[in-house]
Amino acid sequence: MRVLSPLQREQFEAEGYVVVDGVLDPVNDLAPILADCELVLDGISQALFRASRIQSTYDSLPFTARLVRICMESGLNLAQGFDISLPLSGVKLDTPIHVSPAAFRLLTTPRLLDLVEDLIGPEIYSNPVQHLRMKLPKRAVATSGLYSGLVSQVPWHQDNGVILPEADESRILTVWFSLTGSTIENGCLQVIPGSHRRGLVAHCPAEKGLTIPDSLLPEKAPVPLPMQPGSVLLMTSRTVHSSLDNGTENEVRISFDLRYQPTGQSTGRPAFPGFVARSSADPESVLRDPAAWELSWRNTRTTLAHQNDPSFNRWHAGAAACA
Ligand SMILES: O=C(O)CCC(=O)C(=O)O
Ligand SMILES: [Fe+2]
Repeated sequence: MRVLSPLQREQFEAEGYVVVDGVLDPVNDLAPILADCELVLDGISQALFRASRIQSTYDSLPFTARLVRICMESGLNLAQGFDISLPLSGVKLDTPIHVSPAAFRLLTTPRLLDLVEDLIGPEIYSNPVQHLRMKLPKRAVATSGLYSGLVSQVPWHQDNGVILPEADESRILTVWFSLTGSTIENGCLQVIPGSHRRGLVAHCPAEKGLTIPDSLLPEKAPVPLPMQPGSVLLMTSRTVHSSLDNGTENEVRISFDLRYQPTGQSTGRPAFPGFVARSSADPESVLRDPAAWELSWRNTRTTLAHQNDPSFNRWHAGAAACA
């Protein structure tokens, strides 16, 4: 099915990204996730209150102000409770994950898959690199724990750089959208147009995770991408991008970033579960049951809790590019 206009397709191919407006419906697609997040926060606040980490559950505050307040008072970033994916290390039997039926419906919503199909074809696999990010105001990010890209500014990288080399030839498409709207003030994404055409460049382990060293950044100026709720950003896995700081007082930039690829290609995170989201060749293979999806992540969590951390990284601090 053709969903992108010829101009949008041309931009995706020439610049490595395109923003498509009006793809998702704020009421039907996005509001159920926000309702889920309220429940997650209820659970977190009650647990922290019982543990005397906060003085109140702050039920009467609006969601974002409540989250900021609870993060600041508890000194915790709390992001993992809202995220879909497990963390890359230190998985425990009770590591929280957010694998609700509403999240599954959003991952498989036909309007999103139509868009994906237009770029990668009708055999669509949901890659397990999928996040719900609660990007907090900078003032509210606890610095005592480890850096977390779920709540903070994200440094320059290519998504290809943060998966294993076995997926270098997979056609993985990044699909990013915000539930709340993203702005320059609250930390929208920025991309370097055309950067995907140079191929994969070296990434170096740094305080904020894997990042492209300044010397290897393309000279072309970055383009910030403020987006409305319902708009969707599509990026290639080689497009160089980062996100800005959230400099607001109380806004949380809530966003999803998902990945889809042709079925049968490597995902680059073999320890995590994916699923067939659409198929015309083998409709029986499509996963339609949210409970089965939830179980796939829960089983993965159990497996990982009992073993050493799998490796998800190919880059080493000592490499010449990182000196
Ligand atoms: O949402 C962010 O701040 C960063 C997201 C990102 O790097 C991605 O979607 O690939
Ligand atoms: Fe990324």
